[in-house]
Amino acid sequence: MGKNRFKYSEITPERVFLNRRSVLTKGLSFLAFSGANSSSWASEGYVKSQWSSNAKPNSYEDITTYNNFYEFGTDKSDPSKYAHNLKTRPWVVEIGGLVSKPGMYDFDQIIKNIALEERIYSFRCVEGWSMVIPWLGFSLSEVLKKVEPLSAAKYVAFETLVRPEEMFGQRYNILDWPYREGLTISEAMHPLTMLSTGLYGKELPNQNGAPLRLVVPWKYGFKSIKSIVKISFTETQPQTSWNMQSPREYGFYSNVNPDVDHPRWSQATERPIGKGIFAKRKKTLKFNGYGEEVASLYSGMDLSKFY
Ligand SMILES: Nc1nc2c(c(=O)[nH]1)N[C@H]1C(S)=C(S)[C@@H](COP(=O)(O)O)O[C@H]1N2
Ligand SMILES: [Mo]
Repeated sequence: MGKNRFKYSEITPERVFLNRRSVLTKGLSFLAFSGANSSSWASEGYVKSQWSSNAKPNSYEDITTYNNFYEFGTDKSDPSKYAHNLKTRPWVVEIGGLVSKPGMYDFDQIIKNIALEERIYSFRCVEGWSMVIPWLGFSLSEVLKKVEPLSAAKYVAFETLVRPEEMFGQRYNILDWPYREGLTISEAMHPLTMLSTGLYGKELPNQNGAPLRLVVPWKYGFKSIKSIVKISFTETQPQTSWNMQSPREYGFYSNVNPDVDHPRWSQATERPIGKGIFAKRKKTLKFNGYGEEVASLYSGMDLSKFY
């Protein structure tokens, strides 16, 4: 898949960047004052990213009704039924730990002066299903660079908000809330690692992690934490929700790997969502097909030990 992905849009980034600024200024004041979703959000101002694949995306329907977001229940259909209860404005992200510019950053501040890109990524859940999703967003590194991590920072930790009044799943001890995830600093700085604010040219639906979620395409889906309110730079490996819940089944790295089975099932194949129950399973690719870009991050590591 490597080669196909490198297709720049004909539109120059500068031009789109300028367009987007005016779109965003309008868009953001709208968001700030009405709190509602704008269907025209970002619709004119993004480029096709060099990191995008040409795979055919799943339908908007599939992507927004078949979800994992345990804060809203454990059925795949629960998040689309209940996530509308989450208030996503105002949205403040606390950035702290080993960083020169810690602070409470408003969503608007975070995305200010960052050009929005569309990236079609394949997405592989640890449970064995997969989808193709046209995300809108940008490299996480754009934001991390702005806040200037200190050289002692070896990891980046993320947390989802805790608000049991709006997220009824948090009244149950399915996981130890908040949902937590983490990356090494080199994974976090890799240009494929994305902060997403939208999909299919629209603002991110709540069930997909509005207003800001991580997308790490070479790792199992649970690493892509939703509705982020805290980012911290740490020296030691942070705790992560699924690893805390079942360390034998879910490791810190969780790179997609057909050669390393989950203790209770094989990871060699996947079931593409949206093709019916008789759809042929596909072979799962190592690093979900992104090996050319990311394998070097793990050179010399035993990936069955660091799973
Ligand atoms: N906060 C939070 N983030 C989360 C989850 C969750 O339950 N809570 N589920 C994860 C899992 S298991 C997957 S597969 C993906 C699903 O993302 P999607 O619903 O946008 O496809 O979100 C991940 N991020
Ligand atoms: Mo998942």
